[in-house]
Amino acid sequence: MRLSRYFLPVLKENPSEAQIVSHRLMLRAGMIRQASSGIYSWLPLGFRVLKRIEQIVREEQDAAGCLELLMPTIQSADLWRESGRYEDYGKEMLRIQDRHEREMLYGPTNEELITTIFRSEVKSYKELPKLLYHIQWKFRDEVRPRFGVMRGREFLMKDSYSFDIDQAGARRAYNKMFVAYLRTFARMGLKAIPMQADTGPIGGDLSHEFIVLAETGESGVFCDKALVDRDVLSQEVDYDVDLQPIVDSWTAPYAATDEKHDAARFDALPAGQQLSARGIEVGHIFYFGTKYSEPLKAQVAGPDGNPVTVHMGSYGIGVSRLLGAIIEASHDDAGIIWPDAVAPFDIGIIDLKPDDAACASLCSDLYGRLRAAGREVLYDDTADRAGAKFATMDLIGLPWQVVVGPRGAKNGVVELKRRATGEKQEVALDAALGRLIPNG
Ligand code: 5CA
Repeated sequence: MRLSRYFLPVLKENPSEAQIVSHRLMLRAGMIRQASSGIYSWLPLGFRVLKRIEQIVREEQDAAGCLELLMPTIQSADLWRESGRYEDYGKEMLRIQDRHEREMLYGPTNEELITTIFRSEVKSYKELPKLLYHIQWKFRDEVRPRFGVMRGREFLMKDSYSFDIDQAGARRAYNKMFVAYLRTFARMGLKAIPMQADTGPIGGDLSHEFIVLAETGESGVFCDKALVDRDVLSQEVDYDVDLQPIVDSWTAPYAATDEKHDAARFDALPAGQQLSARGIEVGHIFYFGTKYSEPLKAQVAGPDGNPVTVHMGSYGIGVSRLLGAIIEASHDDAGIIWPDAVAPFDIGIIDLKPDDAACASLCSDLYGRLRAAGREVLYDDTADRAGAKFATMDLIGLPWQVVVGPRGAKNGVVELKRRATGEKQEVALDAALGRLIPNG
Protein backbone atom coordinates (compact mmCIF):
# COMPACT_ATOMS: atom_id res chain seq x y z
CA MET A 1 0.00 0.00 0.00
CA ARG A 2 1.35 3.39 -0.98
CA LEU A 3 0.89 5.83 1.88
CA SER A 4 0.00 8.56 -0.62
CA ARG A 5 -3.13 6.57 -1.48
CA TYR A 6 -3.89 5.31 2.03
CA PHE A 7 -6.12 6.77 4.73
CA LEU A 8 -3.99 7.28 7.82
CA PRO A 9 -5.14 10.35 9.74
CA VAL A 10 -2.39 10.47 12.40
CA LEU A 11 -2.58 13.02 15.21
CA LYS A 12 0.52 14.88 16.38
CA GLU A 13 -0.97 15.94 19.68
CA ASN A 14 -2.19 13.71 22.45
CA PRO A 15 -6.00 13.63 22.40
CA SER A 16 -7.23 14.97 25.73
CA GLU A 17 -10.05 12.43 26.12
CA ALA A 18 -7.68 9.46 26.25
CA GLN A 19 -6.56 8.47 29.75
CA ILE A 20 -4.50 5.40 28.97
CA VAL A 21 -1.71 4.80 26.53
CA SER A 22 -3.48 2.30 24.27
CA HIS A 23 -6.44 4.61 23.74
CA ARG A 24 -4.10 7.53 23.06
CA LEU A 25 -2.02 5.57 20.58
CA MET A 26 -5.00 4.09 18.75
CA LEU A 27 -6.38 7.60 18.20
CA ARG A 28 -3.00 9.08 17.30
CA ALA A 29 -2.17 6.25 14.87
CA GLY A 30 -5.46 6.79 13.03
CA MET A 31 -6.82 3.36 13.96
CA ILE A 32 -10.17 4.32 15.48
CA ARG A 33 -12.46 7.31 15.85
CA GLN A 34 -15.23 7.65 18.39
CA ALA A 35 -18.70 7.67 16.83
CA SER A 36 -20.48 8.19 20.14
CA SER A 37 -19.68 7.31 23.73
CA GLY A 38 -18.12 3.83 23.83
CA ILE A 39 -18.82 3.27 20.11
CA TYR A 40 -16.03 3.42 17.56
CA SER A 41 -15.45 3.43 13.83
CA TRP A 42 -12.51 1.32 12.77
CA LEU A 43 -10.31 3.14 10.27
CA PRO A 44 -8.26 1.11 7.77
CA LEU A 45 -5.16 0.63 9.96
CA GLY A 46 -7.15 -0.40 13.03
CA PHE A 47 -9.42 -2.61 10.98
CA ARG A 48 -6.44 -4.54 9.61
CA VAL A 49 -5.26 -5.36 13.14
CA LEU A 50 -8.77 -6.29 14.24
CA LYS A 51 -9.01 -8.74 11.32
CA ARG A 52 -5.64 -10.30 12.10
CA ILE A 53 -6.55 -10.82 15.75
CA GLU A 54 -9.90 -12.25 14.75
CA GLN A 55 -8.15 -14.67 12.40
CA ILE A 56 -5.82 -16.00 15.12
CA VAL A 57 -8.81 -16.47 17.41
CA ARG A 58 -10.62 -18.30 14.59
CA GLU A 59 -7.69 -20.60 13.76
CA GLU A 60 -7.30 -21.70 17.37
CA GLN A 61 -11.04 -22.26 17.79
CA ASP A 62 -11.10 -24.33 14.61
CA ALA A 63 -8.07 -26.33 15.76
CA ALA A 64 -9.91 -27.17 18.99
CA GLY A 65 -12.85 -28.54 17.02
CA CYS A 66 -15.15 -25.57 17.53
CA LEU A 67 -17.49 -24.85 14.59
CA GLU A 68 -18.03 -21.31 13.36
CA LEU A 69 -21.49 -19.94 12.64
CA LEU A 70 -22.98 -16.47 12.78
CA MET A 71 -25.92 -15.34 14.86
CA PRO A 72 -27.54 -11.91 14.52
CA THR A 73 -26.85 -8.90 16.73
CA ILE A 74 -30.57 -8.22 17.29
CA GLN A 75 -32.51 -10.74 19.39
CA SER A 76 -36.07 -11.10 20.58
CA ALA A 77 -36.91 -10.14 24.16
CA ASP A 78 -39.16 -13.21 24.46
CA LEU A 79 -36.15 -15.45 24.22
CA TRP A 80 -34.63 -13.77 27.24
CA ARG A 81 -37.89 -13.95 29.14
CA GLU A 82 -37.78 -17.71 28.64
CA SER A 83 -34.39 -17.97 30.33
CA GLY A 84 -35.40 -15.51 33.04
CA ARG A 85 -32.57 -13.08 32.21
CA TYR A 86 -34.61 -10.31 30.57
CA GLU A 87 -35.29 -8.52 33.83
CA ASP A 88 -32.04 -9.56 35.54
CA TYR A 89 -29.78 -8.04 32.92
CA GLY A 90 -30.91 -4.55 33.87
CA LYS A 91 -29.81 -1.33 32.24
CA GLU A 92 -26.78 -2.82 30.54
CA MET A 93 -29.10 -4.30 27.94
CA LEU A 94 -30.07 -2.06 25.05
CA ARG A 95 -33.78 -2.63 24.49
CA ILE A 96 -35.34 -1.78 21.15
CA GLN A 97 -38.86 -1.82 19.70
CA ASP A 98 -39.56 -2.65 16.08
CA ARG A 99 -42.36 -1.09 13.98
CA HIS A 100 -44.83 -3.68 15.24
CA GLU A 101 -43.91 -2.71 18.78
CA ARG A 102 -42.28 -6.07 19.32
CA GLU A 103 -39.61 -5.94 21.97
CA MET A 104 -36.13 -6.64 20.70
CA LEU A 105 -32.66 -6.14 22.09
CA TYR A 106 -29.09 -5.74 20.88
CA GLY A 107 -27.42 -8.92 22.12
CA PRO A 108 -24.95 -8.52 25.00
CA THR A 109 -24.18 -12.28 24.74
CA ASN A 110 -25.80 -15.31 23.08
CA GLU A 111 -26.50 -18.15 25.52
CA GLU A 112 -30.25 -17.99 24.87
CA LEU A 113 -30.10 -17.82 21.08
CA ILE A 114 -27.57 -20.61 20.64
CA THR A 115 -29.52 -22.82 23.04
CA THR A 116 -32.68 -22.46 20.96
CA ILE A 117 -30.75 -23.33 17.81
CA PHE A 118 -29.39 -26.39 19.57
CA ARG A 119 -32.74 -27.54 20.99
CA SER A 120 -34.48 -27.32 17.60
CA GLU A 121 -31.86 -29.29 15.71
CA VAL A 122 -30.12 -31.74 18.01
CA LYS A 123 -32.20 -34.65 19.21
CA SER A 124 -29.91 -37.45 20.31
CA TYR A 125 -26.92 -37.91 22.61
CA LYS A 126 -25.22 -39.50 19.58
CA GLU A 127 -24.83 -36.05 18.04
CA LEU A 128 -22.90 -34.79 21.08
CA PRO A 129 -20.57 -33.22 21.96
CA LYS A 130 -21.08 -29.96 20.04
CA LEU A 131 -18.92 -26.86 20.28
CA LEU A 132 -20.13 -23.81 18.33
CA TYR A 133 -18.84 -20.23 18.11
CA HIS A 134 -19.27 -16.94 16.38
CA ILE A 135 -17.41 -13.66 16.19
CA GLN A 136 -20.00 -10.93 16.39
CA TRP A 137 -20.56 -7.40 17.71
CA LYS A 138 -22.14 -7.10 21.13
CA PHE A 139 -23.69 -4.16 22.91
CA ARG A 140 -23.59 -3.52 26.64
CA ASP A 141 -24.70 -0.16 27.91
CA GLU A 142 -21.79 0.08 30.33
CA VAL A 143 -22.15 2.61 33.16
CA ARG A 144 -18.67 3.90 32.47
CA PRO A 145 -17.49 3.24 28.93
CA ARG A 146 -13.83 4.20 28.99
CA PHE A 147 -10.31 3.55 27.82
CA GLY A 148 -11.35 3.37 24.15
CA VAL A 149 -11.92 -0.16 22.87
CA MET A 150 -10.99 -1.58 26.27
CA ARG A 151 -14.41 -0.95 27.78
CA GLY A 152 -16.67 -0.03 24.91
CA ARG A 153 -20.42 -0.20 24.66
CA GLU A 154 -20.28 -1.82 21.23
CA PHE A 155 -17.45 -4.36 21.04
CA LEU A 156 -16.41 -7.42 19.06
CA MET A 157 -16.52 -10.71 20.95
CA LYS A 158 -15.76 -14.28 20.07
CA ASP A 159 -18.22 -16.40 22.00
CA SER A 160 -18.31 -20.18 21.98
CA TYR A 161 -20.89 -22.50 23.50
CA SER A 162 -20.53 -26.17 24.40
CA PHE A 163 -23.23 -28.84 24.66
CA ASP A 164 -22.56 -32.16 26.37
CA ILE A 165 -24.49 -35.07 27.78
CA ASP A 166 -23.05 -34.73 31.28
CA GLN A 167 -20.71 -32.79 33.50
CA ALA A 168 -17.67 -34.88 32.56
CA GLY A 169 -18.26 -34.07 28.89
CA ALA A 170 -18.71 -30.38 29.67
CA ARG A 171 -15.43 -30.44 31.54
CA ARG A 172 -13.67 -31.81 28.45
CA ALA A 173 -15.09 -28.91 26.42
CA TYR A 174 -14.01 -26.44 29.11
CA ASN A 175 -10.51 -27.86 29.04
CA LYS A 176 -10.32 -27.60 25.24
CA MET A 177 -11.23 -23.93 25.41
CA PHE A 178 -8.84 -23.38 28.31
CA VAL A 179 -5.92 -24.72 26.26
CA ALA A 180 -7.07 -23.02 23.03
CA TYR A 181 -7.12 -19.70 24.92
CA LEU A 182 -3.58 -20.17 26.20
CA ARG A 183 -2.44 -20.69 22.62
CA THR A 184 -4.54 -17.87 21.17
CA PHE A 185 -3.12 -15.20 23.46
CA ALA A 186 0.44 -16.51 23.25
CA ARG A 187 0.30 -16.33 19.45
CA MET A 188 -0.46 -12.61 19.78
CA GLY A 189 2.64 -12.12 21.89
CA LEU A 190 0.60 -11.79 25.09
CA LYS A 191 1.20 -13.41 28.45
CA ALA A 192 -2.33 -14.16 29.59
CA ILE A 193 -2.73 -15.94 32.92
CA PRO A 194 -5.84 -17.98 33.71
CA MET A 195 -7.26 -16.97 37.07
CA GLN A 196 -10.20 -18.06 39.17
CA ALA A 197 -12.94 -15.54 38.66
CA ASP A 198 -16.44 -14.48 39.56
CA THR A 199 -19.15 -15.54 37.12
CA GLY A 200 -21.30 -12.36 37.16
CA PRO A 201 -24.46 -12.25 35.01
CA ILE A 202 -23.45 -15.33 32.98
CA GLY A 203 -23.63 -17.56 36.07
CA GLY A 204 -22.34 -21.02 36.90
CA ASP A 205 -19.80 -22.20 39.43
CA LEU A 206 -16.62 -22.82 37.45
CA SER A 207 -14.91 -20.03 35.60
CA HIS A 208 -11.53 -18.63 34.67
CA GLU A 209 -10.60 -15.22 33.43
CA PHE A 210 -7.56 -14.87 31.19
CA ILE A 211 -5.68 -11.84 32.42
CA VAL A 212 -2.93 -9.79 30.79
CA LEU A 213 -0.90 -8.01 33.45
CA ALA A 214 -0.87 -4.24 32.96
CA GLU A 215 -0.87 -1.27 35.31
CA THR A 216 -3.89 0.19 33.58
CA GLY A 217 -5.93 -3.00 33.97
CA GLU A 218 -9.35 -2.72 35.58
CA SER A 219 -9.05 -5.90 37.67
CA GLY A 220 -6.94 -6.37 40.78
CA VAL A 221 -5.23 -9.77 40.56
CA PHE A 222 -3.08 -12.01 42.72
CA CYS A 223 -0.95 -14.88 41.50
CA ASP A 224 2.07 -17.07 41.86
CA LYS A 225 4.95 -15.57 39.86
CA ALA A 226 5.69 -19.01 38.45
CA LEU A 227 2.73 -18.52 36.07
CA VAL A 228 4.08 -15.41 34.41
CA ASP A 229 6.78 -16.61 32.03
CA ARG A 230 5.52 -19.99 30.96
CA ASP A 231 6.20 -21.30 27.51
CA VAL A 232 2.92 -22.11 25.79
CA LEU A 233 3.59 -22.62 22.12
CA SER A 234 6.51 -25.02 21.96
CA GLN A 235 4.28 -28.08 22.21
CA GLU A 236 1.63 -29.14 19.74
CA VAL A 237 -1.75 -29.84 21.33
CA ASP A 238 -3.78 -32.92 20.54
CA TYR A 239 -7.35 -31.96 21.38
CA ASP A 240 -8.46 -35.59 21.29
CA VAL A 241 -6.51 -36.57 24.40
CA ASP A 242 -7.34 -35.75 28.02
CA LEU A 243 -6.27 -32.14 28.58
CA GLN A 244 -6.89 -32.19 32.34
CA PRO A 245 -3.15 -32.52 33.16
CA ILE A 246 -2.36 -29.34 31.19
CA VAL A 247 -5.22 -27.48 32.84
CA ASP A 248 -4.13 -28.75 36.28
CA SER A 249 -0.59 -27.56 35.69
CA TRP A 250 -2.01 -24.04 35.24
CA THR A 251 -4.59 -24.10 37.98
CA ALA A 252 -2.46 -25.69 40.74
CA PRO A 253 -0.38 -22.53 41.36
CA TYR A 254 -2.39 -19.76 43.00
CA ALA A 255 -4.06 -17.22 40.68
CA ALA A 256 -7.26 -15.30 41.38
CA THR A 257 -8.96 -12.00 40.63
CA ASP A 258 -9.84 -9.81 43.60
CA GLU A 259 -13.45 -11.08 43.80
CA LYS A 260 -12.16 -14.62 44.33
CA HIS A 261 -9.04 -13.76 46.27
CA ASP A 262 -8.11 -16.08 49.12
CA ALA A 263 -5.64 -14.07 51.19
CA ALA A 264 -4.66 -17.05 53.33
CA ARG A 265 -3.58 -19.14 50.32
CA PHE A 266 -1.77 -16.20 48.74
CA ASP A 267 0.07 -15.28 51.94
CA ALA A 268 1.23 -18.89 52.29
CA LEU A 269 3.38 -18.43 49.16
CA PRO A 270 7.01 -17.44 49.71
CA ALA A 271 7.20 -13.63 49.55
CA GLY A 272 9.32 -13.74 46.39
CA GLN A 273 6.63 -15.74 44.61
CA GLN A 274 3.75 -13.40 45.39
CA LEU A 275 2.56 -11.18 42.60
CA SER A 276 -0.13 -8.65 43.33
CA ALA A 277 -0.89 -6.59 40.25
CA ARG A 278 -3.51 -5.18 37.93
CA GLY A 279 -4.73 -6.91 34.81
CA ILE A 280 -6.87 -6.74 31.70
CA GLU A 281 -9.44 -9.48 31.22
CA VAL A 282 -9.09 -10.63 27.60
CA GLY A 283 -11.07 -13.85 27.92
CA HIS A 284 -13.50 -15.52 30.26
CA ILE A 285 -14.69 -19.13 30.25
CA PHE A 286 -17.66 -20.54 32.13
CA TYR A 287 -19.18 -23.91 32.97
CA PHE A 288 -22.77 -23.45 34.10
CA GLY A 289 -24.31 -26.91 33.80
CA THR A 290 -28.03 -26.68 33.06
CA LYS A 291 -28.58 -23.00 33.94
CA TYR A 292 -29.87 -22.24 30.41
CA SER A 293 -30.70 -25.70 29.09
CA GLU A 294 -33.14 -26.28 31.96
CA PRO A 295 -35.44 -23.25 31.46
CA LEU A 296 -35.01 -23.36 27.68
CA LYS A 297 -35.63 -27.13 27.61
CA ALA A 298 -32.57 -28.13 25.65
CA GLN A 299 -32.80 -31.89 25.92
CA VAL A 300 -31.61 -34.85 23.88
CA ALA A 301 -32.58 -38.49 24.01
CA GLY A 302 -30.06 -40.34 26.18
CA PRO A 303 -28.78 -43.91 25.53
CA ASP A 304 -31.87 -45.38 27.24
CA GLY A 305 -34.23 -43.16 25.24
CA ASN A 306 -35.09 -40.92 28.18
CA PRO A 307 -34.63 -37.14 27.76
CA VAL A 308 -31.46 -35.67 29.25
CA THR A 309 -30.95 -31.95 29.85
CA VAL A 310 -27.61 -30.99 28.31
CA HIS A 311 -24.69 -29.48 30.21
CA MET A 312 -23.35 -26.25 28.81
CA GLY A 313 -20.48 -23.82 29.01
CA SER A 314 -19.70 -20.52 27.31
CA TYR A 315 -16.34 -19.08 26.40
CA GLY A 316 -15.69 -15.46 25.49
CA ILE A 317 -12.76 -13.51 24.05
CA GLY A 318 -12.78 -9.72 23.81
CA VAL A 319 -11.53 -9.45 20.24
CA SER A 320 -11.68 -5.63 20.01
CA ARG A 321 -10.41 -5.26 23.60
CA LEU A 322 -7.34 -7.29 22.60
CA LEU A 323 -6.03 -4.39 20.50
CA GLY A 324 -5.92 -2.24 23.59
CA ALA A 325 -4.39 -5.03 25.68
CA ILE A 326 -1.64 -5.70 23.12
CA ILE A 327 -0.75 -2.02 22.92
CA GLU A 328 -0.71 -1.69 26.72
CA ALA A 329 1.74 -4.60 26.77
CA SER A 330 3.84 -3.48 23.81
CA HIS A 331 4.70 0.18 23.22
CA ASP A 332 7.37 2.78 23.98
CA ASP A 333 7.49 6.59 24.05
CA ALA A 334 7.49 6.77 20.26
CA GLY A 335 4.42 4.62 19.73
CA ILE A 336 3.07 1.13 19.24
CA ILE A 337 5.32 -1.93 18.84
CA TRP A 338 3.18 -4.54 17.10
CA PRO A 339 4.06 -8.19 17.64
CA ASP A 340 4.71 -9.68 14.16
CA ALA A 341 1.60 -11.88 14.28
CA VAL A 342 -0.90 -9.02 14.52
CA ALA A 343 0.86 -6.09 12.84
CA PRO A 344 -1.26 -4.18 10.30
CA PHE A 345 1.64 -4.38 7.81
CA ASP A 346 4.82 -6.39 8.15
CA ILE A 347 7.14 -3.73 6.76
CA GLY A 348 7.20 0.04 6.28
CA ILE A 349 9.34 1.51 3.51
CA ILE A 350 10.39 5.12 4.00
CA ASP A 351 11.46 6.91 0.87
CA LEU A 352 13.37 9.94 2.17
CA LYS A 353 13.42 11.68 -1.23
CA PRO A 354 10.67 10.50 -3.56
CA ASP A 355 11.65 13.09 -6.18
CA ASP A 356 15.10 11.50 -6.47
CA ALA A 357 15.01 9.00 -9.34
CA ALA A 358 17.39 6.48 -7.69
CA CYS A 359 15.38 6.53 -4.43
CA ALA A 360 12.05 6.11 -6.15
CA SER A 361 13.27 3.29 -8.35
CA LEU A 362 14.92 1.35 -5.52
CA CYS A 363 11.82 1.78 -3.33
CA SER A 364 9.41 0.60 -5.96
CA ASP A 365 11.66 -2.36 -6.79
CA LEU A 366 11.80 -3.28 -3.09
CA TYR A 367 8.07 -2.75 -2.69
CA GLY A 368 7.27 -4.97 -5.67
CA ARG A 369 9.56 -7.79 -4.57
CA LEU A 370 8.31 -7.82 -0.99
CA ARG A 371 4.72 -7.89 -2.12
CA ALA A 372 5.44 -10.62 -4.66
CA ALA A 373 6.79 -12.66 -1.73
CA GLY A 374 3.49 -12.21 0.12
CA ARG A 375 4.61 -9.56 2.60
CA GLU A 376 2.27 -6.74 3.57
CA VAL A 377 4.03 -3.43 2.99
CA LEU A 378 3.19 0.21 3.71
CA TYR A 379 5.31 2.34 1.39
CA ASP A 380 5.72 5.95 2.46
CA ASP A 381 6.08 7.65 -0.91
CA THR A 382 4.79 11.02 0.33
CA ALA A 383 6.65 14.32 0.15
CA ASP A 384 6.63 14.78 3.95
CA ARG A 385 9.74 15.77 5.91
CA ALA A 386 12.04 12.94 6.98
CA GLY A 387 11.39 13.66 10.68
CA ALA A 388 7.63 13.37 10.24
CA LYS A 389 8.00 10.14 8.29
CA PHE A 390 10.14 8.55 11.01
CA ALA A 391 7.72 9.67 13.69
CA THR A 392 4.70 8.25 11.87
CA MET A 393 6.42 4.94 11.19
CA ASP A 394 7.43 4.59 14.85
CA LEU A 395 3.94 5.61 15.97
CA ILE A 396 2.15 2.97 13.89
CA GLY A 397 4.65 0.37 15.07
CA LEU A 398 5.25 -1.90 12.04
CA PRO A 399 7.80 -4.60 12.97
CA TRP A 400 10.32 -3.60 10.25
CA GLN A 401 11.26 -0.31 8.67
CA VAL A 402 13.38 0.09 5.54
CA VAL A 403 14.76 3.58 5.10
CA VAL A 404 15.94 4.59 1.64
CA GLY A 405 17.92 7.81 1.08
CA PRO A 406 19.61 9.21 -2.04
CA ARG A 407 23.16 8.26 -1.01
CA GLY A 408 22.26 4.65 -0.22
CA ALA A 409 20.03 4.35 -3.25
CA LYS A 410 22.94 5.20 -5.53
CA ASN A 411 24.92 2.30 -4.02
CA GLY A 412 22.02 -0.11 -3.63
CA VAL A 413 22.12 0.16 0.17
CA VAL A 414 19.20 0.61 2.60
CA GLU A 415 18.82 1.00 6.35
CA LEU A 416 16.92 -1.75 8.07
CA LYS A 417 15.37 -1.03 11.45
CA ARG A 418 13.68 -3.45 13.82
CA ARG A 419 10.99 -1.45 15.60
CA ALA A 420 10.98 -3.53 18.79
CA THR A 421 14.70 -3.12 19.56
CA GLY A 422 15.49 0.05 17.63
CA GLU A 423 18.44 -1.83 16.13
CA LYS A 424 19.52 -0.35 12.77
CA GLN A 425 21.71 -1.83 10.07
CA GLU A 426 22.93 -0.58 6.70
CA VAL A 427 22.64 -3.46 4.27
CA ALA A 428 22.64 -4.14 0.55
CA LEU A 429 19.21 -4.48 -1.02
CA ASP A 430 19.50 -8.26 -1.46
CA ALA A 431 20.56 -8.74 2.14
CA ALA A 432 17.55 -6.67 3.26
CA LEU A 433 15.26 -8.83 1.17
CA GLY A 434 16.85 -11.91 2.72
CA ARG A 435 15.97 -10.65 6.19
CA LEU A 436 12.47 -9.53 5.29
CA ILE A 437 11.34 -12.56 3.33
CA PRO A 438 11.27 -15.67 5.50
CA ASN A 439 12.67 -18.66 3.59
CA GLY A 440 13.06 -16.30 0.62
N1 5CA B 1 -21.20 -15.30 27.25
C1 5CA B 1 -19.98 -15.18 28.00
C2 5CA B 1 -18.87 -15.95 27.41
S1 5CA B 1 -19.05 -16.16 25.73
C3 5CA B 1 -19.62 -13.73 28.17
O1 5CA B 1 -20.30 -12.85 27.69
N2 5CA B 1 -18.53 -13.49 28.87
S2 5CA B 1 -17.97 -12.06 29.30
O2 5CA B 1 -19.00 -11.22 29.78
O3 5CA B 1 -16.91 -12.31 30.22
O4 5CA B 1 -17.37 -11.38 28.04
C4 5CA B 1 -16.37 -12.03 27.30
C5 5CA B 1 -15.20 -11.10 27.02
O5 5CA B 1 -15.65 -9.95 26.31
C6 5CA B 1 -14.54 -10.54 28.26
O6 5CA B 1 -13.59 -11.44 28.78
C7 5CA B 1 -13.90 -9.28 27.73
O7 5CA B 1 -12.62 -9.57 27.17
C8 5CA B 1 -14.82 -8.85 26.63
N3 5CA B 1 -15.67 -7.72 27.06
C9 5CA B 1 -16.68 -7.74 27.96
N4 5CA B 1 -17.21 -6.51 28.10
C10 5CA B 1 -16.53 -5.69 27.26
C11 5CA B 1 -16.61 -4.29 26.94
N5 5CA B 1 -17.50 -3.50 27.51
N6 5CA B 1 -15.75 -3.78 26.03
C12 5CA B 1 -14.84 -4.59 25.43
N7 5CA B 1 -14.73 -5.90 25.69
C13 5CA B 1 -15.54 -6.45 26.59
